[in-house]
Amino acid sequence: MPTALITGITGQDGAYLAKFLLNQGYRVVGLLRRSASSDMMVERLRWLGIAGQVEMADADLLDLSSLIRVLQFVKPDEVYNLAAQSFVAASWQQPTLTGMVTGIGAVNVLEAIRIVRPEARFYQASSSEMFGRARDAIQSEQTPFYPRSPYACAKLYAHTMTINYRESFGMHASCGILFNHESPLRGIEFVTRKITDGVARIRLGLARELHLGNLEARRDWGHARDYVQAMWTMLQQDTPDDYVIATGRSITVREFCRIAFAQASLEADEFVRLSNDMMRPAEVDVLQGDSGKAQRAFGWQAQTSLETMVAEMVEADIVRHRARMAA
Ligand code: NDP
Ligand code: GDR
Repeated sequence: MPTALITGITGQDGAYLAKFLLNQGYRVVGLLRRSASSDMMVERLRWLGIAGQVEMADADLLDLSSLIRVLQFVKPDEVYNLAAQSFVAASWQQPTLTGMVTGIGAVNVLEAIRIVRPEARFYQASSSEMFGRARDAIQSEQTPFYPRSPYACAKLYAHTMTINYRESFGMHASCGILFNHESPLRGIEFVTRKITDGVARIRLGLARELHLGNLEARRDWGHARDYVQAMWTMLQQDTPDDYVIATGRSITVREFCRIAFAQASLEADEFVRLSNDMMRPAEVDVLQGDSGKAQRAFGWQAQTSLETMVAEMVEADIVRHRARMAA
């Protein structure tokens, strides 16, 4: 039975990846950083019904020795580095922490693997945010990077260090340059989940309006369930490499609102209000990915349409709020 170690297992992607790997017959170990509310942290694994099937190991990405100990103990065949301070907006408030966790943290994982378990295969969660003010209308592995936030700068450092470890030490290290991907398990601070949660509240009479920032930003939104499969498939390739993972379709936040409100038979324009508080010091205006390389190399293609995903998210948020109201 192969063993996978997932950093960031308590996040959206960690939960979906754990479920996917368990279904593939893996032993799955997740990294858990100590917290006074550790019990709450496995909520997403519980939602997917897999909390009891995942082993947990205590470590923090900022503490190299804790990572070394976990690798010695777990002896993973594959390591997925999904842990990060992943909220772009917060990265201007906490630029140093973001640099430490999202940038240096990835190098700590690479170092621990190099020292303890160099034969393990490594996945780095790189991001389309690295394209930033993109030089190409549609971004591929050839598009130059132009990061626009402390988060994107940190991710770019982790990305290039992963490539450097691959070239310097011959490690099987790959980067997935993933475009935005969402689900009912998306953090509530990200715009898609904020919108579907807002739709649910308004539908159930718990709120009257929804405050958002830049409605004209365009993103290429896919479903996290499809994207974690791409992570695993990358590590099954004989040769490590970097791949863009995206749907190829890009819409505005405004259009996303229209689709989500329509799911609940509501008109977005009646409820959405603009708030300057949500505007960012520097914005990424448009992202649209070309995942042709992944399709040619291992046949990956997004399976879930945006409309199906939005319907799933709105429905899940309505069910959540109904359950709270009944409690
Ligand atoms: P989440 O924000 O949902 O999860 C982040 C995870 O990182 C959590 O498990 C969190 O743990 C963990 N973490 C944060 N700091 C530390 C630390 N110091 N030590 C150990 N663990 C830590 O992110 P997603 O699941 O959405 O994304 C997964 C990865 O993919 C991230 O690296 C993100 O930047 C990247 N990415 C995401 C995309 C997306 O659209 N979702 C697109 C491209 C890249 P805790 O629960 O303790 O806070
Ligand atoms: P992003 O996701 O920054 O693309 O990073 P987010 O959902 O936060 O923002 C997307 C776009 O929506 C605009 N926006 C708002 N955003 C939020 N959060 N809240 C609002 O009220 C709001 N109104 C408008 C933003 O300005 C932005 O243009 C996500 C994260 O998962 C990263 O970790 C990941 O690397 C990238 O996706 C790819």
